Amino acid sequence: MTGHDHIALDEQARAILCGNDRGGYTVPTAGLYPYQWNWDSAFAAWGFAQFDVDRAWTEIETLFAGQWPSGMVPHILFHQPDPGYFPGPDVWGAKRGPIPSSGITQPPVAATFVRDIWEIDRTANAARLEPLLPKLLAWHRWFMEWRNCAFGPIFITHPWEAGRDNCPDWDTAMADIEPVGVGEYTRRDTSHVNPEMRPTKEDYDRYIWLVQRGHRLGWDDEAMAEDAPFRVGDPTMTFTLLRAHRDLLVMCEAFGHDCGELLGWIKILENGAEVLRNPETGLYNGVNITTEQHTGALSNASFLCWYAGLDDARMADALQQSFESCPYPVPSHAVGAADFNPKRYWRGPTWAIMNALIGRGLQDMGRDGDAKRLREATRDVIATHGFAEYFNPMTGEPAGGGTFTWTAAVWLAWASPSAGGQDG
Ligand code: 2M8
Repeated sequence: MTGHDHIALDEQARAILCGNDRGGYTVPTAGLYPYQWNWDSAFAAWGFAQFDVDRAWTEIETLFAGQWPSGMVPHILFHQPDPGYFPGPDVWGAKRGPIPSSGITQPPVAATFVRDIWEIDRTANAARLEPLLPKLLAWHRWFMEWRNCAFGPIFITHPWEAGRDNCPDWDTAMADIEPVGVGEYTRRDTSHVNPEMRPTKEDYDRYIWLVQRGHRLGWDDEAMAEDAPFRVGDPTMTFTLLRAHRDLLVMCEAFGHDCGELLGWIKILENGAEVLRNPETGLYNGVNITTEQHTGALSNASFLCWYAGLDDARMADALQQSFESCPYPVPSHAVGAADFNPKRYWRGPTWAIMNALIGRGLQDMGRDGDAKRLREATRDVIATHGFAEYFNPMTGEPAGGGTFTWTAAVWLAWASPSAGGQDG
């Protein structure tokens, strides 16, 4: 790639972030996702931090303005009504927070990006960071109280919570749900995007059925936990929270806070991560908490182990195989698997955000060659096919929404040759 090419792409990426800015928060893409999503916003902040640190802090502050008294930070904040998205605030019926929202959360990557933003200029940014620390801590505490069990890993209570909505990790638990009485509804996603790239109706019936259950129970954590119909131990949540605990620890130590609680949580999740290991293959999978069965699915989230600070030779071998399996890695589901689908959302496509997290982990753990390979593959797919929501791992074809915030952010902060702290 010539210098000129990547400078033009850097400009495009900045324009996407600014174009998706709705004043204090960024939408993932206009039309398809018209609200503030939790982990999308954290990525947006990482992207903004590359050229406008003040705006990066604001993104995070707006996200935490929606935090519930329980500590939970919702997966969507409905700042302004928009009929273009379903299910909207009325279907969720969640009234526990200061801003209309969904009733579930999303992967806690915020602390990690907050640490990045803070490290860009520690002195100037101390005043923005300090008020965020107790909020981050309260969210992490909520996870340890309501999404962790004696069993070990962090589990999700809705596929949307993991952010990997229709990945095969949830299939057996989803099949156990009988979505009786879900009623008629009109999906909006398939009017924006080719239905072949989106979850099926069978999936959607269950997504909505789970939302209706939460609505009925008033999104009360205790009530929701009783006879929970869907609980799957998830590599995304477990690994991102473990990493986030470590980053929060560094920030809390710098401000002289008592860190005993965080140290304890790190130990719990280091053990919890081991529970994700499939005894037959030695690889990290999801695990159905109800049946204690591993899902057998090797996803891109499995490769977040390094991001969580866990090195692993078997996973390194599996990563090599994944690299060899397609021209545009990392596929969200193993290419050789029977239920691999290169187009359908989280059942095969490659996601730049997951690559960025995997790549950062590899770099941090000294696996420089793999980190470089992945960064270059991600650079290549974005430079050739644009700032799409996700990509076909076999052809690189762009899929889902376009002018996508998190793909632009990942470009600026990590994939571009001019991304901060990289070697070109
Ligand atoms: C996708 O999820 C939303 C529901 O939360 C949807 O399909 O309607 C996922 O890819 C999720 O990870 C992401 O945060 C969201 C917005 O980009 O879209």
